[in-house]
Amino acid sequence: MAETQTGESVVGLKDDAVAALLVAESSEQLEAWRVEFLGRKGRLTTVLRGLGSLDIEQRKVAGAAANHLRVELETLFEERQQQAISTRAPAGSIDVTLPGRKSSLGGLHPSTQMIREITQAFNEMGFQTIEGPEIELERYNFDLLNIPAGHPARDKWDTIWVDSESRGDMLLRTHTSPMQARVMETSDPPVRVVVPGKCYRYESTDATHEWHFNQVEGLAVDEGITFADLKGTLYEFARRIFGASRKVRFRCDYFPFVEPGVDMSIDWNGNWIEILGAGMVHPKVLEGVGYDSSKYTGFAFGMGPERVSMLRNDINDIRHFFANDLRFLTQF
Ligand code: FA5
Repeated sequence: MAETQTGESVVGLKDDAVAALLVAESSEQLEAWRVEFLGRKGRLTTVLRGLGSLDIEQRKVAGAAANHLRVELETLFEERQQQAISTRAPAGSIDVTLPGRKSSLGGLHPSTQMIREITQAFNEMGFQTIEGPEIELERYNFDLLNIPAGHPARDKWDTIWVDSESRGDMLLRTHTSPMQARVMETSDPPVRVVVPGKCYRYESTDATHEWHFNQVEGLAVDEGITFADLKGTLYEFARRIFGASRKVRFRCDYFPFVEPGVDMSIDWNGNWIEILGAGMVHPKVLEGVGYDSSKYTGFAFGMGPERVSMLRNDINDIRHFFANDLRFLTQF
């Protein structure tokens, strides 16, 4: 094989150049390769310069081989350069000198956290957690709760109706109370359940009202259940969530599906904030689902977990819960 005065063969040079090019990745390494093999003082140029000392026949052969190698190496170099650019991240997009950062993990929504805490408190008192449909029938949301069409109490729950072509009696539930009837329809006493879930009302919002919010319903039905059981259970709930020293107030309230009815408020810096409505299940509701109201009695309650969370965490506006602002959400 043609060998120049420098003693370097064109074939040996090619092998070295190709092997070195394959491991060159960064732009600095590629440039160093170019200088070493194709540069003005590079190895190939040196070979070409050395051709002058050969005799004419040798010069012809070695010159052709060296020129051929130059073209070959230039092509390989360009290809390798393109390859490196396409696999490399855009300039400036990654600073490899930066220290690693922890990837941020998602978390449970504050409402979900509160719902879990509330349902757990009741689970420990023997209540089972179940869930129900958010799109509800008028029959369960109103009729079976002793709120027939035309009853003024319907005005209390401004309803978002579902525009259905097949039937006009579907709505977004205004409270979780429809699950009272659904549970009793499908199971015999004793019943002890809590039902968390979303509710919707067609009403304007303010610091303590959202148009969609959560409730946790509670229902206990058995022989011999009294109002004392209702109060004892709710006091115990308040003790677990707010601590023993927090002031609690019961007042008379009206809900067509309980008799008597109450609401429960919690002290918040000298103000009373209502967190739930409750009462003894109305005999008409028990009869409506086929229970014998002379044998069974029960109590029910419905509370707003966002309100409970506001009281617990000193949150001054319920609208923060659904504004999707991470500055708020990540504080929990
Ligand atoms: C009811 O919804 C009844 N179903 C509660 C009930 C159940 C009474 C069982 C008797 C027996 P009320 O509309 O007051 O009642 O709502 C109950 C709780 O839900 C309120 O105390 C409050 O904590 C929460 N709540 C009601 N409306 C809103 C609202 N717009 N935004 C946020 N929370 C609300």
